[in-house]
Amino acid sequence: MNIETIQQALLTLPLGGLRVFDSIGSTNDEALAWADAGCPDFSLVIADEQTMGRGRFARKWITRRGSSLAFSLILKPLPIEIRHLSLFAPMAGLAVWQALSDLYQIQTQIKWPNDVLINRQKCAGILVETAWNGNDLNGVVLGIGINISSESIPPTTDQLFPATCIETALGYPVERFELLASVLHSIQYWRKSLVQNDFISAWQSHLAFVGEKVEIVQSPKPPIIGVIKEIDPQGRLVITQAGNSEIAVEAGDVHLRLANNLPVAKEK
Ligand code: BT5
Repeated sequence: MNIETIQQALLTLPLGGLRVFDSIGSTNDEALAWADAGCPDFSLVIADEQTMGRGRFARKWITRRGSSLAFSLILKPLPIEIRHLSLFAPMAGLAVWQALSDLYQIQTQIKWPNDVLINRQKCAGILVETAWNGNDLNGVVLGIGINISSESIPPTTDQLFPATCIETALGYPVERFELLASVLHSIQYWRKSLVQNDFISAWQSHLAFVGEKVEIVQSPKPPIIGVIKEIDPQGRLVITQAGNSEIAVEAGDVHLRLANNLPVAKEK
């Protein structure tokens, strides 16, 4: 990966710092260590290949050389932002949705809480992690993986949910660092409206599977089965259960799957 090319693409962004790797275990691990060591706000770690890329619940995220965007942005939240940490993952999802819409006019949906889908197939995954020092927050790491070319799509045996990539959807090659710059600009934008109504309404209007039956798995608690209604003002997913009762579910240690369309691979 050529650092000058990346710097050139990100020229208009107020990056606190930049670390570029041809190959790394996980950009999130590097970013968490950098946050602990005291990096500035809006510092970026990016790698061409990840050998130990991580998803949520210690699942693996596959990043093959030259095929994807895999990066981790470190934010040092202001006190007011710390109260809304649960919105950082959807903020990253909104930023990916916005960038894909602005650059390529692709319609994407956000699978609550934060996967980005094209035609009900996953093209991007987000892993938000925090670096704490006692009660002090050293930083929030937004880890984002976006599948660009068809080589980025993992084998079906490694897909918990059907996967796709940007170039398959578009039918032409894209300049991945232009997309990176656009996602980072969108993060700047949505960060400013983290607590405002247009954040929730944009999220709501691009929410996947509204009106469809889903299962929210929140082990060790029993799963919740019901129909997706909406996102509430606190960013919780409102599910209508049997008997028309409603329940609001917090993002966190939960994941969502379609109740009538179980994952293609067995969960690990
Ligand atoms: C995610 O987890 O989707 C979060 C992925 C975050 C990746 C970024 S890349 C930069 C940064 N550094 C890291 O180490 N991670 C972040 P989850 O919702 O748990 O989905 C994981 C599941 O997605 C896996 O179990 C696979 O089934 C599937 N998967 C793995 N690689 C994939 C890919 N490239 N495209 C689509 N699905 C994939």
